[in-house]
Amino acid sequence: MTTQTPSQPRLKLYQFAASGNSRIVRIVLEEKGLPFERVNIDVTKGENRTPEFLKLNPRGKVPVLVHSTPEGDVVLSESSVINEYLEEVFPTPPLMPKAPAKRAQVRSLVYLFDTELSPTTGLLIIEKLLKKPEEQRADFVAERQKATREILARLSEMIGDGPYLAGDFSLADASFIPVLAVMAPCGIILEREFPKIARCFAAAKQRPSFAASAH
Ligand SMILES: N[C@@H](CCC(=O)N[C@@H](CS)C(=O)NCC(=O)O)C(=O)O
Repeated sequence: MTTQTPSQPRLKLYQFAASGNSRIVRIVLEEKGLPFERVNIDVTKGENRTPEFLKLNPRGKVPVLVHSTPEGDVVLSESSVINEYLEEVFPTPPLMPKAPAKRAQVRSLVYLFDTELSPTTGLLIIEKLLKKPEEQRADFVAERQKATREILARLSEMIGDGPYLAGDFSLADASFIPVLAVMAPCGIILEREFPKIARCFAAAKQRPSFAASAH
């Protein structure tokens, strides 16, 4: 979705199509039916290191969301921070539960993604999906697969009987979906190894936001 009218929210997403962290935000924008303008930042060409982009995010990472409001532009980075902001400003449909304990569960899942799965598995994804087979280091892949499996085992223990990671579809699912979507080519078969996670991911794949957020 790219068209905006004056009555609609003015949201600009600086993103890269192949970036999983950008997709985390695209999923929430799609779930909430929010029109947004995409600004493509090709990180493979260093477009995230230009002075203009570094002004938006000095860490040089996508995604960045700019929300133009009457009070001025709100500029945000970090997918989980952006998603919490979208949830607060555009609360319908809700992607956070109401009960404090369930909200804390969603945040604990997102924290596990941000602090453990994303940094560990990001390097596995780069090695397996972006490098030619002959350039991939077998030892590194095996070590990252092992570390990823340990985190997915903990994720399995943190989730209940579904249908999604924290019961209803939530910001937690948005954070995990892009990585779960590439586990098979990374050599981790969710259905066989982590059936509870596979079940939640299968449900998430049925939602229109899955296909709509792919690029
Ligand atoms: N924790 C950040 C991670 C952002 C991130 O690592 N983005 C990657 C793309 S998926 C990036 O911009 N990489 C470019 C670089 O580090 O030079 C988030 O969730 O938004």
